[in-house]
Amino acid sequence: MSGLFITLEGPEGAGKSTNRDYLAARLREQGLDVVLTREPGGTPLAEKVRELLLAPSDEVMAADTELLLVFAARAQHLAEVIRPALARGAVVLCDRFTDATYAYQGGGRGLSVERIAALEQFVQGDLRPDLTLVFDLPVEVGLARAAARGRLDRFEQEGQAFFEAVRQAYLQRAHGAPQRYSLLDAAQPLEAVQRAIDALLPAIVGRCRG
Ligand code: Z5A
Repeated sequence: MSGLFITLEGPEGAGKSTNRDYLAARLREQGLDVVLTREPGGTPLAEKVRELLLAPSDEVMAADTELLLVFAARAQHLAEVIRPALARGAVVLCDRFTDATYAYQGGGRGLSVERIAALEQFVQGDLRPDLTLVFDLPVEVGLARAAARGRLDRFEQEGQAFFEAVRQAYLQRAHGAPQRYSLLDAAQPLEAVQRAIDALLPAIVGRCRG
């Protein structure tokens, strides 16, 4: 038996966590076994790596260090949570995954796609998400939502150009493989975003039962 691996992606404040919980509730109503998780993180060890990645620090983290930490956390998360859940037939809803690495370390930090792809293959083998929801919105809207929450993490302290590059990297990936990605307009009111998610439900449930 193998489950369904769904990831939620997009810039800060796009509504990934809010809509991950919404989608989980809709899928559970259908009687499906749903595992909610996030990256970086998802296990005690990976959450410690998350703290290292997000904590503002006077020491500038080298881009390669950031990349390796992201994949180190991912290796643990895959081993402890994602692969076992998929093996028992669950739906895994993961708030960010490797598309975030292509967007932040690739688009934002300027690391090469080839280097990221090599680590992706090393850590994940052939495992890729079955479906990725990309919540897209203008950078300034997302940053305003993030700022409203208070203290900014290490990524949120980056400037507009960094986040524009992140957004463009997500859009490029979504347009490059429309069979795997669903692009959602996250600048709409939450109810409208959730109606768009509702429209995807029959296909998702069908894939779980198929
Ligand atoms: N990172 C990386 O660099 N490389 C990697 O490989 C991975 C991650 C996996 C942590 O991620 C950081 O890790 C991230 C990239 C890096 N950078 N940052 N920053 P995170 O997912 O934990 O952090 P985040 O993107 O900042 O999460 P977030 O700000 O919580 O965003 P969100 O989950 O997309 O949004 P939300 O919490 O659901 O909603 C934010 C607020 O907006 C909240 O008050 C909602 O009620 C509100 N909201 C949501 N939707 C709407 C709509 N439609 N209208 C109005 N208001 C809304």
